[in-house]
Order: sequence, then C-alpha cells, then structure tokens
Amino acid sequence: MTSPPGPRAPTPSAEGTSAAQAVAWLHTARFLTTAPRLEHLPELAVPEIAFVGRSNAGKSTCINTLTQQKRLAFASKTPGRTQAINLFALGKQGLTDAVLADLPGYGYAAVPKQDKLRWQQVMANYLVTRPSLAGVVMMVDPRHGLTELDEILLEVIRPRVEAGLKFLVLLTKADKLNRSEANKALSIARLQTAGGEVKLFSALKKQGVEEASLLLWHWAHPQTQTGTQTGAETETP
Ligand SMILES: Nc1nc2c(ncn2[C@@H]2O[C@H](COP(=O)(O)OP(=O)(O)OP(=O)(O)O)[C@@H](O)[C@H]2O)c(=O)[nH]1
Ligand SMILES: [Mg+2]
Repeated sequence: MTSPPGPRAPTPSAEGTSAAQAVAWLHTARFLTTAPRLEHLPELAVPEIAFVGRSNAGKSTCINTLTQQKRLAFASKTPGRTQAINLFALGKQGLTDAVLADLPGYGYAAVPKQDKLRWQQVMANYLVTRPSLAGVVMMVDPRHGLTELDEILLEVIRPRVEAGLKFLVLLTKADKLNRSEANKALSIARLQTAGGEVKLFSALKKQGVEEASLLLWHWAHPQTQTGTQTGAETETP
C-alpha cells in the first residue's frame, strides 16, 4: 500500500472514508485466536464479520487477499481445510476495532453425514446467537451458484438481516468467468438473495478488493455511512 500524498490524517474521518483507507485498515489484520467449538469463542466488544460459504469457495483466500497477508488464513486446494473458527483482529495502532471470522466451509461431499449435520447446527447457532456478529460475507463460487445449503443459511440469518445484520454475497473466482457469464451470475445471485448485495471478487486479479474493503469498513464503523469514495464503482469486469 502506498499512502496518499500530502498531509492526510492517518485515521479515516467520519465522512469520506476512501477505499485506500479501508484497504489499509484491512492490512492491519493479525491473528487473534482459533476456536474449535463455539464455546471457545471469546466475547467481543467490537463488531465481528464472518466469512461463510461452501467448502473450497475461497473464504480463506479472500481473507488473505483483503488483508494482503499470504498465510493469515489457511487456504488450500483440499476442501475442508479450515476446521475451526479463526478470528483475526483489525485496527490501527494495535487497537482492535473489528474482528474477521473465517469459518469452516460446508457441503464438502467427503465429510461423513453426521459431521456435516453437526457442523450445520454449529453454524446455525453461531449465526443466530453470536452477539458481536455485525456482518456476514457469503462466499459463493459463481460456477455453482447458491446451493441448497447456502439458501438454508440465508433463511437462518434472515431475521437478523431484517434486524440490521449486514450481508454481502461475494461471487468468488471471478477470473474464471467472462463478462457475460459474470453478469449472468450476478443477476441470478441477486434473484436468489431477493435483491441482496452481490459483488464479484477475484483473489487472482484483485478484483472487488476496494469495494469489499470499503463495505466492511462501513459495517464496522456504522457511524460513517455517508460520503464514501470508491476508486472503482463498477461491478462488471
Ligand atoms: N482462480 C481462483 N482461484 C481461487 C480464488 N480464490 C480461491 N481460489 C482457490 O480455491 C481453492 C480454495 O480456496 P480456500 O480459500 O482454501 O477456500 P475455503 O472457502 O477457505 O475452503 P474451506 O476452508 O475448505 O472451507 C484454493 O485452491 C484457492 O487457490 C480466486 O479468486 N481465483
Ligand atoms: Mg478456509
């Protein structure tokens, strides 16, 4: 990250947070803790943003891309790599003002049915009861679209979304789609989420990084909703 020229305040102002400031904020990420079970999660007084989605959708890679750290979250070709809830703290000068949660993926075929059901129950509990949860990023591989499990999860969080929980669908691996495929995937996902916020993302091409960063920054700092300036406003490649 290069910092903007001139005597600019290091802390984002209440209005007019730039994408560059939001991106820099995400670069402050550091490992906080890993929780094999829900009861091991620490109570937090800051907003928590969870990355959920099918196994192999690209959750861990997205966190590494947004935070610009190669191995903060474990990413792997082998589905099912993330097996516990990993928390990462964000905030300048070591002061934590938000937390990212990397969740294990669901739907991996090779996982025994009992384990699958247990994990679905844990996920549902987490999404329904976690008090600090402020936002959910659902990672969806657009070549598969929203699956049945994704839709179940949407239903689970719907009451919380109606009560103010932030929600975004990121269509991952957008580098694998051409423009018309990308537009089609966007339209379908918008229909499936009943007009919810959907954006394209590619870790490979760094597509969608500024937009996603700015959105997460606003989720974590809800007092600063106005005057945003994104570098890239387009959502088609
Ligand atoms: N081409 C491409 N590949 C990607 C992208 N993001 C992730 N991948 C690949 O997809 C695979 C899975 O990525 P992960 O980040 O481990 O996926 P995950 O959702 O964390 O998976 P689990 O932890 O198993 O739930 C890896 O081989 C990544 O390199 C992307 O934007 N473009
Ligand atoms: Mg993972």
